[in-house]
Amino acid sequence: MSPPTDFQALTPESVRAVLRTRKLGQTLHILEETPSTNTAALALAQKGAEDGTVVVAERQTAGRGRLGRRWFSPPGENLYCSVILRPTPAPDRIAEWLSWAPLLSAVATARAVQAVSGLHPLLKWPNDILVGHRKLGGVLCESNGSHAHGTFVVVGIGLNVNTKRENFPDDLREIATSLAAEAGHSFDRAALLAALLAELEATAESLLMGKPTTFVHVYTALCSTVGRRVRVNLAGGESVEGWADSIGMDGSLRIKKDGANTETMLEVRAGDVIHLR
Ligand code: BT5
Repeated sequence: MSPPTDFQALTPESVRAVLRTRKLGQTLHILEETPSTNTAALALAQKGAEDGTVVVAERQTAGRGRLGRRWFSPPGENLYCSVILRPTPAPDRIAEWLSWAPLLSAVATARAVQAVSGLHPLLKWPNDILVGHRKLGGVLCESNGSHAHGTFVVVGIGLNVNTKRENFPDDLREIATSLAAEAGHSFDRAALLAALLAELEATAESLLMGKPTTFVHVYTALCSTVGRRVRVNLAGGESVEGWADSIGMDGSLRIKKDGANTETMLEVRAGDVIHLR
């Protein structure tokens, strides 16, 4: 697949001209092609890359989602971006930081999209960015198991920017969308990347300074899952149906299972949610 004809390459110069962050993206790697920007960023982080280092690619040959799923990553049209964060919360707040980072990164992505396009994306728990019922983007956070260089997290964000509806593969055409498909015109990826990094930088700061009650409030305000009937496919293969009641203090999705006592909530920490009508 070759880049579109109205293709404008992402360059360090085009991004720097609009980048307003203190840290995120000040070290910026723009790759023509890579299997996965998350894989590239994890390798850089293992070698000691500094907090805020960003890897962007024009194309991914093995872009991935959660649970080994694929991320459709054609050349020159979209954003495939991974940010290395080296959080320094108090030791008793690391678990809280790690559980909220993916959710708040999705909030940051939705805010950046809104700032640049005027669209109002909402979030499907945990970290799908939706316009209407279609998926505009997704977040994949991966962190190091070992702590030889301290804790680091790679926040990987895929955002469909200029892919035309007809150019999505058959299995995604009905469930995916792009900014261009929604707005009817193409978008400048450098401006969108700069907005995304600015929102992520603010998010990284609030993750360190803020409290779970605030995170719940901020996330719930953009979450279209809460208040809906859902089916949740749980990690072990089991699936449950019920009402998505609320977001827990640890970012879990609290479900009132069909037929369960009104007081009993199932707290889901990992799983795939299907919005039911
Ligand atoms: C996600 O996974 O939504 C996280 C995607 C993160 C991708 C970024 S790109 C930069 C960085 N480098 C990487 O290698 N990854 C990150 P998940 O919730 O598992 O959703 C995956 C599912 O979304 C797939 O099974 C498809 O159904 C659908 N999908 C795949 N590509 C898509 C696309 N481009 N747009 C919308 N939906 C897509």
